[in-house]
Amino acid sequence: MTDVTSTDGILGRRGMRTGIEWSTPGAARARAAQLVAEHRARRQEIVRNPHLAADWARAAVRAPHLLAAVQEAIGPDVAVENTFLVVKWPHRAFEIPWHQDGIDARVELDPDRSVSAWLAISDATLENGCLHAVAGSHHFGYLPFSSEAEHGAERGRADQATGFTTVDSTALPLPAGSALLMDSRLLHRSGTNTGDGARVGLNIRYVAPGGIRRRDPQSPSPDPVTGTDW
Ligand SMILES: O=C(O)CCC(=O)C(=O)O
Repeated sequence: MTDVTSTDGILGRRGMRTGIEWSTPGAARARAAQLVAEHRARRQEIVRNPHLAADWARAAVRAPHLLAAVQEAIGPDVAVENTFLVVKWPHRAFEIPWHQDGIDARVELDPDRSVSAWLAISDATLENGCLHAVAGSHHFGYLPFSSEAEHGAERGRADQATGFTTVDSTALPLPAGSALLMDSRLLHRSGTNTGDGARVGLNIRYVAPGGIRRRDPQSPSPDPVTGTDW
């Protein structure tokens, strides 16, 4: 690991790492097309824990370069705490508010023993709703949050972080097949897809042993990827 001090957390001063290849661009785009065809009729926006049900997602969470980057960040023994497939349909309002992946009403993760990944399955662009993140915001620590019901989002699917003032954010367009790793405390959001094609991404929360501080008991058990001590 480079550029990491103990106060910076597992991914360094910016709290994120980009440019990790999880698939070839062509295979990722073909997967996106298949997922769009599968979910188009119901305009489904969120599929929970596809890594437990679909071979492609089971393989994606184990993609070699991605897994190596995760292990570099949190150590050799890795399990998947949860995954979300997010489809943003063109011109359909769907904003995901500022949030931190390591804390919400369902779960709290130890930021030294967890990391979150976002995988571009289709190309993610400024127009179609790529992620925006606040570099270095993991230094804020975990922030208070309000639940989706409280802040009135119809389909927000994230508990909005509160207690911070306006921040400079960075847009993170990613080509299909590329992934981003984020410190569990990193503030990020995404906007509505104003483009003409669907934007498809997979969010993954990875944990090392002992990485889960609190968790809704109804959540499925963490899914071991490497190691035997689970
Ligand atoms: O896919 C998106 O636009 C955002 C997903 C996200 O931030 C999350 O699931 O935590």
